[in-house]
Amino acid sequence: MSKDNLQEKAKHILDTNFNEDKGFTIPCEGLYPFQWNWDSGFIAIGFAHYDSNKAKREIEALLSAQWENGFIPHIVFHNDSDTYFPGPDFHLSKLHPLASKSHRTTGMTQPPVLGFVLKEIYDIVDDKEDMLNFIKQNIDKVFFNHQHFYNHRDPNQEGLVFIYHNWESGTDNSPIWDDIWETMDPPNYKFERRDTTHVDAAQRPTNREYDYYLHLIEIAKAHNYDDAKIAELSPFLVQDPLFNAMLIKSNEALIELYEMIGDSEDKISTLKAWQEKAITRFNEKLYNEKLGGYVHYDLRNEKQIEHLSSSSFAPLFSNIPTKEHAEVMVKTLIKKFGGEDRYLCASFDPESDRFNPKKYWRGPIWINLNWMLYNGLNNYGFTDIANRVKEDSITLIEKYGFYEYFDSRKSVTEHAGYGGNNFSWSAALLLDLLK
Ligand code: 9YW
Repeated sequence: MSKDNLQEKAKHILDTNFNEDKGFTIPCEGLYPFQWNWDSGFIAIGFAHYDSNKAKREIEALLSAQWENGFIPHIVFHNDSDTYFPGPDFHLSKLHPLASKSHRTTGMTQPPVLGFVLKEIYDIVDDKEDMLNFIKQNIDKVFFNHQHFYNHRDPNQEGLVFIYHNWESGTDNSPIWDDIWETMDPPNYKFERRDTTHVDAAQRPTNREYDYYLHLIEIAKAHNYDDAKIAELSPFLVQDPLFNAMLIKSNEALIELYEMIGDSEDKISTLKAWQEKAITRFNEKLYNEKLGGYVHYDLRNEKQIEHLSSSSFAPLFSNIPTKEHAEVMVKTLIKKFGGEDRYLCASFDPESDRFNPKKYWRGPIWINLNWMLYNGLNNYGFTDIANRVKEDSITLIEKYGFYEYFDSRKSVTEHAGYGGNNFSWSAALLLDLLK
């Protein structure tokens, strides 16, 4: 397919998935019928390339469901739908006294991309003045969100925030969590999966995994989604390198934007203080010398979770590693994830016995992580390998279509695009890669 055709197809997907009435974009027809937090950020970047009004509406729709304490939820249920489980009646966000009064949402969040998304869309659009006005109207909401994270998700006051649910990580069924599941013994919940009516069950999490996911929500609900109680009680309490890298990248973008806006010295100095503490602690606590990359930290059990995944390289995007560590990370990436027989970048260490090339976050390639990796490698001047990540992403989409995830093995002869098709962030970020 020519570059023009790919771009036209990508725009068509985004426009089709955009809900004109409510002003947000579904990630994927049938499979994901609501607004997802970090999807919206990536989608706005795609829209910025050809329809800045939709980019703005997307962000406004997400922020319209911000809680009164600054929290921005992972799903906003703008509409009813019986194609997805668990829906609003399971999550019951209203249990939290400061939850949005206008929208039903979940009581968990997702990687905080909004800050850097505002900067990305500003850089993309032609009408800078118009976009800066939009940013002026919304930037304090994002700042408030970061403030909430540092005040309520950082019990040690060390600059690293926790997630209490695997869905907050964005990398839902990563093998990273397997050791945590072993510390839990949830009941067998009675529920009707909907995802496996849209997608082959072999490409999705198991029913038993859903028991763990639901159980974590039940614990949070029993305490009205109170962060302090969750920090005290949740068996899942993790400092995730991807999540924290997104927050740090967003802090950096907010500093740049407030400097452009002017008259914001207090906020800038607060952001700079967060940054300094966060980056220092990130490097002390999440880097693993033996593996040559960043790993997750299990805050409940006080230990690193020693596995490499695509999240291990996300800190490059946020300028967190030293130049020396970045060089080691690139060697790790090429050696473990980047053999000649593979497209970059598998979501989990292909050399691990937990790797599964077809199952969701247990191995397949995801375009949003590739987009971050491409930009991160470029930040440090590794342009050859960055271009390989970009070319691999384009090749996979050209070959198989705008799927949710892809097989990293070049040897696969059957169709190797998996999960949902016409997937919004694959379309949006392809537009950005082709710019
Ligand atoms: C689910 C919407 C979401 C993404 C997540 C991805 C998947 C939803 O889809 O989770 O029900 O499992 O893991 O990152 O935001 O695209």
